[in-house]
Amino acid sequence: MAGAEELKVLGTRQSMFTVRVLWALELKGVEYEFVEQDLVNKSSLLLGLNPVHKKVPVLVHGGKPIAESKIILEYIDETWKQRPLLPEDPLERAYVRFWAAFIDDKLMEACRKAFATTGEDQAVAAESMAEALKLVEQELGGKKYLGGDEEIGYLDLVAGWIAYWLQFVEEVGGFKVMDSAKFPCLDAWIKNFVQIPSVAQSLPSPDELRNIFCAMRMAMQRK
Ligand SMILES: N[C@@H](CCC(=O)N[C@@H](CS)C(=O)NCC(=O)O)C(=O)O
Repeated sequence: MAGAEELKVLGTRQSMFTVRVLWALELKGVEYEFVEQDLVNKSSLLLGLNPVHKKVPVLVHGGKPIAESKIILEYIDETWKQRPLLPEDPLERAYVRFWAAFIDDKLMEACRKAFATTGEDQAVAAESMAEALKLVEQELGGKKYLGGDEEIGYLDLVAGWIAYWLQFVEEVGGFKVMDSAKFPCLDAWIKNFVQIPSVAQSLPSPDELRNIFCAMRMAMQRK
């Protein structure tokens, strides 16, 4: 009975990748132990459980580690069937995975570049981020959530960083792409998403995020 075995999440509460896993477990009503990690001095536990990427989150179920947040979300959805996160239809599942990869790869990469640069380089990265965000806006269209009108799903959890972390990345990075006038559907989605109790309860404080992003930006500028 896989579902009844001991369940741990190694992560940090400031990590957008960790929090999407906590959201999934929360929505499913699955109990777990949170094992906070120090990413500056990585524990031998983390390095042993995720020797390939050495990153959080790692889900440990019955002693077996699973790494990479989107893979963890799928594992959770397949293991605990209540409150499905992915659609049932294979074609719908494929579309949802396509957009999740787009958000984590194309959009997040442009955001990372905008955060790590200044001047002309930052303007170019911000423009490519705006183009990617426009496509997510179109995908969302008039729906309340990326997962549909009724409730949030896998894609909302993957896109969750746009709803909360992005504002602090922009503030500390000195750029602004998310604009309610340009992206009204996303703006409405953000407001709806962060109000959901299982989402709101795992959001880190603004000051924690400001401190982390300031430290990251200073470290980038020293390079
Ligand atoms: N693709 C990974 C990304 C995870 C990731 O970047 N985690 C960060 C924290 S937000 C981390 O562990 N960073 C430590 C490092 O890069 O050394 C996922 O989806 O889980």
